[in-house]
Amino acid sequence: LEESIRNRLITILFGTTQFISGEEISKQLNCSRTAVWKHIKELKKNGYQIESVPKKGYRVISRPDRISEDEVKHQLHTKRFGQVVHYHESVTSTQEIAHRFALDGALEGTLIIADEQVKGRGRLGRAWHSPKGTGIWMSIILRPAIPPQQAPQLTLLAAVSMVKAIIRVTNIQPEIKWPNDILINGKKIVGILTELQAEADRVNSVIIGMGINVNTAEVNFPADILDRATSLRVVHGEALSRSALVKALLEEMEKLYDTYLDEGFPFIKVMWESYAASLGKMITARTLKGELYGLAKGITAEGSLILEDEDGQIHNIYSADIDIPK
Ligand code: BT5
Repeated sequence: LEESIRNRLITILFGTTQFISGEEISKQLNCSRTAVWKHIKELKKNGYQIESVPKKGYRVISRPDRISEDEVKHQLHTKRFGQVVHYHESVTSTQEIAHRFALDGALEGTLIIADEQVKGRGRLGRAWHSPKGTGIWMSIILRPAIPPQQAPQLTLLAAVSMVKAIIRVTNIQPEIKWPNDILINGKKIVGILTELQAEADRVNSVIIGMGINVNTAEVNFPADILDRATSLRVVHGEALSRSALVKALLEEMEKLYDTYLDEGFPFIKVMWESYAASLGKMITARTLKGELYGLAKGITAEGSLILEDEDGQIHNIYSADIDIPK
């Protein structure tokens, strides 16, 4: 309830460039002027610049580029995704927190989001660089009634949603590299990590972690990933609102997810293939069992990668790192 008053307050303040009196606000929100004043104080603490002049009232000067609960939920058009938000300034890893919430019975669509991760993780124990204030580090809890083998499809679903959200916000069309990278100009802009809580034949929850380099400056990437990583700001030329991107992502993802639950994977597969960087190219797939070189032909109805090697033999690849030659 407190949250929704604050969100309505944000809407009122942003609805005008003029001063608006405390009395007017308190009428619109149906609360006391002291309550208004307290909420304003809270917003200021959260980085909003709000001017207050006696007898005139309040006026917003700027809103921060924050991804806190208020910002994410303000004018978010979803039913479940992001309707519960746990925001933290700094965490070890949002995945770690999401696992705990999932075990405790968190609702589907619960979002864990942080301004900084100090132990962000990639696949296979790799690290994910998650510096403060520039990116989006988030995990979302899903509870699909699917067998565990199908969970990788959700990685592909998340990737398609991400591409759609990036197009919506920047007009730039990124490419997907199987299974979990989003690239622009061949450099990684988003990484996706899908983790499961499952029994042998049933999924309890799927936790989808996404790391998005939004406003990172090139100089701020560590030397070892600099040649492989980029940010939306670098390619777009100007800083973007992180919360706008999170909202776009949550909206796109909920839509696709609902269709997925109704109709299954086929239409996601089609969209995924239309955004895929590797298809029709010779690639190297590094799997735990060794390397394979061949033509990336597509993905199966289950979401695994189809590779035809130089002897014409077809391989289904369930998990690997892919190199696409430039
Ligand atoms: C991934 O792993 O790409 C999955 C990354 C998932 C991160 C999100 S952030 C929110 C949630 N909480 C977490 O703790 N994790 C998830 P993988 O395909 O294994 O790629 C990891 C590799 O990408 C590293 O070994 C680096 O080479 C590179 N890398 C690390 N940080 C990067 C960054 N910020 N941008 C681009 N590349 C990066």
